[in-house]
Amino acid sequence: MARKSLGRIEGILLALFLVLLVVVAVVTIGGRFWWFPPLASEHGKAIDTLFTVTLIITGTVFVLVQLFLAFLVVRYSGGENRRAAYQIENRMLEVVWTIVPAVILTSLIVSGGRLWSRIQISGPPKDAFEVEVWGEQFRWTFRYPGKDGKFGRTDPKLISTENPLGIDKNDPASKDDIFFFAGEENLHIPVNKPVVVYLRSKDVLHSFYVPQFRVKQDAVPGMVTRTWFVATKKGEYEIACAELCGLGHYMMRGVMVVEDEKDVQDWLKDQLTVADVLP
Ligand SMILES: [Cu+2]
Repeated sequence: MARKSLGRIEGILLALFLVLLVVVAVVTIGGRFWWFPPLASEHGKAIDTLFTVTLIITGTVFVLVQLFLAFLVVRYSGGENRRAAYQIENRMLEVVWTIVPAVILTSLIVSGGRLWSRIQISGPPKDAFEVEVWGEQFRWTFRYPGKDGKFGRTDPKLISTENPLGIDKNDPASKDDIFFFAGEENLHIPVNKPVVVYLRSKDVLHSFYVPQFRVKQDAVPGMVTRTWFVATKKGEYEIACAELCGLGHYMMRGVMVVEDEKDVQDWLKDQLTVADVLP
């Protein structure tokens, strides 16, 4: 008699826990206490929509499965005269629970892939504003191509304290390049204009992340990766590193200033070039 009631109590406790889990999940996530910061870019809306649709589908499945489990542990909790039953096979059930998730997940992957290719593979327009962002443990360095619109050659062998990016100052394209560390200056970019960010890393994986733009892209040592966006609201935005890159990861931050293109050009005119700092 004692064992029977114990199985029942365990079942009820587990069911209560599951119901509580569902309530906490729905209230905190559904109530958007931790949600994205307000949007400030053109592509962001499509990304948010994809995220929300994915969350609603997976969230609904989560809620239904947990509540069903809670029902089962109470309804079929152990008892003295109760024997476990099992089914060897239920083809209909297996077909349904294979096909339904396959269809849902495939359509999510296809719509995500199409969005990704629309943004990344089709790429930015030719006249986009270009800037390079370099990651290293533990700071960002920014480089602008200068008036000629061309980034000068770089070589890891040329890297030194004065020349942190290893810029070849003998390359004519380098002379007007502008570079500085995050913290020395802020990254200035134009509003309502496509901006391409070329990402490079000097050591480990880093990830360039501006939450308001829904932009996140890895910087990979040995290659140049690219992301692009159109900022739609002027202001100051925090650049974070979204890849745990070592002990000082937390302090890898920068500030991005979005302003009118004319203000960006005026600001660029005031900056020192490679010809000034690497004589
Ligand atoms: Cu980092």
